Amino acid sequence: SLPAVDPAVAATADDIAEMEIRGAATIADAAAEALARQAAQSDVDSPSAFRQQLRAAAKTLYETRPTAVSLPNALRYVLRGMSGETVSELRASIIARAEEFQHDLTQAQSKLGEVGSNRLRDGDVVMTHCHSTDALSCLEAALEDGKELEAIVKETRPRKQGYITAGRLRELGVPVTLIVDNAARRYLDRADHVLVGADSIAADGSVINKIGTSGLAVNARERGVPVMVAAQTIKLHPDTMTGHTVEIEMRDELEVLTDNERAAIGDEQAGEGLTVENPAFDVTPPRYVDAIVTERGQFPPESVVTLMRELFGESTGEPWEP
Ligand code: RUB
Repeated sequence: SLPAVDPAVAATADDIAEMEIRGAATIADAAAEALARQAAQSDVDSPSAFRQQLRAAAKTLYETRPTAVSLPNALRYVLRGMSGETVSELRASIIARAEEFQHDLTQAQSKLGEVGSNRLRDGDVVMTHCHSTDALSCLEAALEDGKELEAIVKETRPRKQGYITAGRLRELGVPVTLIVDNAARRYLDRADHVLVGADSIAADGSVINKIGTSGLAVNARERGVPVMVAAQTIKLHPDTMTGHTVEIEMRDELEVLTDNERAAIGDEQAGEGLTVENPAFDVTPPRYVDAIVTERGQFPPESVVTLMRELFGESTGEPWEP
């Protein structure tokens, strides 16, 4: 059995599960931070107990949400940097590796932003879905280059992360038109780009992102609006190279239908004949994606597997396995 994890790690895990901490890059950053915290706080005296405790912490963080591969990629990256003979050496190696990870994450996001901004022209109107820090990085870089942009922001039911995007874009001085998800196709007439983030990218170039992304991409193709996916390479899902599929998280039905709303439609209790399903993500096939923008440049979705092989090689298995 694995030793108990630090309360701060358990708190981070709860925050991820409850979406107080959300979005693939932010989750990865918090997970690395939590492992550093575990290392710093650990009071075990044997190197093997220390290693076990770090693995237990990684497992606790891993079991929160299944879809964003940035989480296991972050855990694996930090744990693989664990080295040394003594507890204090092991501790120092984890803390340094987590810091390096967090630093690289920030760097990758700003580099990716510069690449993505090259696709945007002065005066462009960009339609967004959900809230993605990678996608926003592209808009920020374009604004820094002096381009003027407008945004059409989809609300993004059920959790309305579009509000976060709208708020951030207003801070940046971008005029925002907020629409309900159902209005997206109508407003594609006015959009020059669809810009979204990703939770995972599969080896065939499929993009796994917030539920509704695939419908948006199909509509955008039909309207001739290019779809750009902003995803740093930590979003590449190495297990998909060996045939695994990406698990789509199913969330609580209360996010969709409150108890009062359920009662109002005459169904007193869950499980009484009315089923609510709440998938958090969907899969957009590569043919509906024009470009995947990473810190290594932009890629057509079909060629992303080359990058995946180069960066992840043989890394499969659970993140805490050596
Ligand atoms: C968030 C979501 C975002 C990606 C990318 O879903 O789908 O588009 O995670 O975000 P949720 P980022 O709100 O359910 O976590 O670019 O910040 O990594």
